[in-house]
Amino acid sequence: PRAERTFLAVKPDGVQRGLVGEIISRFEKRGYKLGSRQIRLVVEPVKILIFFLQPSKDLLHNHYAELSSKPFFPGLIEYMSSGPVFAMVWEGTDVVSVGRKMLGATNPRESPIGTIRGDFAIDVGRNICHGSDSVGTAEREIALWFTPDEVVSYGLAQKKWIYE
Ligand code: DAT
Ligand code: MG
Repeated sequence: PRAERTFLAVKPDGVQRGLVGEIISRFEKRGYKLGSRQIRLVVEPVKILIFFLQPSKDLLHNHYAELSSKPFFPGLIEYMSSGPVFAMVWEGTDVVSVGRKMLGATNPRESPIGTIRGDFAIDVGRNICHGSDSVGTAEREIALWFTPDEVVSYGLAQKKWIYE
């Protein structure tokens, strides 16, 4: 088991559908620690201030660089830049792989009931949330979406009740 970090984002459809709280809540209840604050690039009207940004197409091209040759890439960039996303860093033991399991499969219709995508989404192009797929990818994505001072370091009071 490794203490590590992952990058999670509630995509524009998840934000519009009011699923930000639900997704944060699942990671909180699992025992993971939220490690980011984010107050840049807030869209108007400003309702939620923290963690909230409308990503530029440049940022998204970089974020999804490995998919740039896929036929769905232009649609993916349009969708991801169509509204604000809720970007987060989460920390804890094996949070990258466990986080992927909590999200479910890329295609929501193949995603088990009980996962975030399996419970709340239908189409692959509207799968409501992003989670890094490896520790290396996570560090790359965190560095892409956040400056170092936007990632907060603090101790979780309940840690000894979650970890042995
Ligand atoms: P994941 O988001 O599960 O890591 P990915 O990195 O392979 O999946 O792809 C990134 C996003 O691109 C995915 O969340 C939704 C979109 N996508 C992937 N495959 C697709 C497809 N076959 N058709 C349409 N969109 C797709
Ligand atoms: Mg991916």
